[in-house]
Amino acid sequence: MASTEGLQAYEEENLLLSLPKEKDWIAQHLYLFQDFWYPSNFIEGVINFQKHFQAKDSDVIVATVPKSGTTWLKALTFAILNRQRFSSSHNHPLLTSNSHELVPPLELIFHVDNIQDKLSDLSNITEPRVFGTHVPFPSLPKSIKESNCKIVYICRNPFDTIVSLWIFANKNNPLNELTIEETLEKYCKGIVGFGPTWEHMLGYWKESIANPNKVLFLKYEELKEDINFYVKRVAEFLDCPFTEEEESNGVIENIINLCSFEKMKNLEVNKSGTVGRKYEKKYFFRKGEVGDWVNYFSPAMIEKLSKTMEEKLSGSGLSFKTSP
Ligand code: PAP
Repeated sequence: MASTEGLQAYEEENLLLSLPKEKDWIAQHLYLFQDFWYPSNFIEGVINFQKHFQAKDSDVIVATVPKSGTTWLKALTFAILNRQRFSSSHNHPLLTSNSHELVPPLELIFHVDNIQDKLSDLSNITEPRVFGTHVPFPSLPKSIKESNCKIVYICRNPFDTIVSLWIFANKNNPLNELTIEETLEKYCKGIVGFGPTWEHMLGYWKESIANPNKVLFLKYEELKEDINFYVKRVAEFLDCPFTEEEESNGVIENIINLCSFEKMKNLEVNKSGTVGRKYEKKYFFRKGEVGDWVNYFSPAMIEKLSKTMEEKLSGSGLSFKTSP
């Protein structure tokens, strides 16, 4: 009789074989699973995460659209939640670890053979545990939806997201043959890692409206415009608002500076090495600006994306700033 692990591997392989598949420009392939496209290097982790993760009420999940501010929001959330444990700015973990290491993505955590060992490791993490994910809301494990854990979500205007994604893909895969126009075509059809991005954003958007204590919906552009306000907002949402004393002692400014683009980009820890075995840390820090897309988009591309956004987002109340 097959072992449990063997049976599981067999079932997963058969599931993968049955899923629609497309070529991807970062991972080898994208698989269509539960209406979203998952990179081949994540799909097994996504399935395991969905099946096995047990959320605790105190957990915080940083959920994001790829290339929309994940690295930044993970750093901010970690720093906000742990400000009493690591009050000194000289020995803060963010100075010696990349934020993806401190707030690991659940779909990578679960990309393992021995799930039981992983589950016991996870149950021993100091609370509140903070995890990342790119998994869309409808596909999150039941325990996340049903527990009291909180979700902080960020997305970004699709113009800048596409540019960031395309450049990241070129750097990580010099053999990438897709032009930015072709990348845009695929993006508009929804064929992009963890896409369709519209559905990703709308899933969390609707949940944040229906359940504002569960999901905090943020946009990259808004954080760039008024980071002080949003650091306070995240802290309030996570039930750990800043005290007046903290405010007057400059705790908020310290967190903002520690997590700023310039500070993080210039740390030794973020200049070399990889995260998730595959992605160079330095490529997570490029320009960190709103509106860089104007240097890459032709008039035809602007028209294509504007029309698609109008079609997909109209009536939802969700819109984006595309310039600083
Ligand atoms: P991921 O989803 O693969 O983890 P993510 O961090 O969401 O990537 O996106 C990277 C973008 O965030 C880059 O944008 P750009 O290509 O337009 O420059 C990166 O520069 C930007 N970024 C990274 N860290 C910060 C930060 N601390 N503050 C502001 N933007 C940042």
